[in-house]
Amino acid sequence: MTKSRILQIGPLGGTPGADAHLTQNYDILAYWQAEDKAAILADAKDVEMIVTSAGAGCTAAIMRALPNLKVICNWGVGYDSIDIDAATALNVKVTNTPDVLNDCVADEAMGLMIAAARRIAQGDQFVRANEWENKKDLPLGTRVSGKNLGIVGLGRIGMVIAKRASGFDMNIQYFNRNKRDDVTFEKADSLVDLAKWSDFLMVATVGGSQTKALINAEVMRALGPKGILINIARGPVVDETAMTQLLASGELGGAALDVFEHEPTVPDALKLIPHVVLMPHQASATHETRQAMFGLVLENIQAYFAGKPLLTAVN
Ligand code: 8YV
Repeated sequence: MTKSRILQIGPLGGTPGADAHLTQNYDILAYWQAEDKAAILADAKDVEMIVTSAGAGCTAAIMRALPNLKVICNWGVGYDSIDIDAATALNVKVTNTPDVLNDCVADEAMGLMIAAARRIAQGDQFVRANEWENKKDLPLGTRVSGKNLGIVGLGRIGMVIAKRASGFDMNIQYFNRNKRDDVTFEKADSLVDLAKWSDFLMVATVGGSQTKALINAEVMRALGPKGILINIARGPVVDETAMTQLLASGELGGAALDVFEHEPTVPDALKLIPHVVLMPHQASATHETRQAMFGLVLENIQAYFAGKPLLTAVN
């Protein structure tokens, strides 16, 4: 049986074995490995499917180069790196990997919050550097239990974070474009109001142009010198330059970040601030979740080639 052809934009290295599996079962045109991009696109004129990742994305130019393109299967829940308007205009369906990563992303979000508040990363460095043995003191941390948690973007992941935080007796408010009717948490009137009320501000919104620099200097000033910002969404949602300055000046209390504006580059100024926790975009990075994400990509691929409805189309 001839293998179905797929243009793959970037490697799915975040799931061990994923690329090998695709190559075994499909005729993969590896865009990222091709030296001559124009030639690989010319060769892909008959291709109906693109597979990509949230990191690699897909431009409108690539979509337009494939006249038979019908579907883009994205490894990742966030599809801000895919030109979704262009896809929709070209009648191309885009699928993502929702829900399967909610638990692990929420777990890491809680871990980051606690790590920043209780200086866990800092304490680890402190012990390794023999500062404990040398009778130095790690500065006191901040209590988490019972505090106010503001969630920016109470969506699928935000809801799981809220569930976890309820177990820590935290009070929860949120800010969304629209009020949710299925929750009893209060919706703040504005982001600044939410930040003022919050001890911890958790960013769990979608990325993309509509949320760019949503967390600006005014919001971070409202969170204040005792407040801690956690970002597990997308780097550009936070004004990184403003955040770095406010952290350095003490106008913002702390931050725990899984995502950055120009990944994998992290500003040196941020690396120098000891009470900031930095993670290299790992919120979904567990064996279980990464396999489940790839499983959902495969189910969408198989459904398309079997003429069945896509499982998780976003447009
Ligand atoms: C991945 C993510 O780590 O699902 C997403 O949108 O950001 C993460 O699960 C990311 O896709 C890695 O490129």
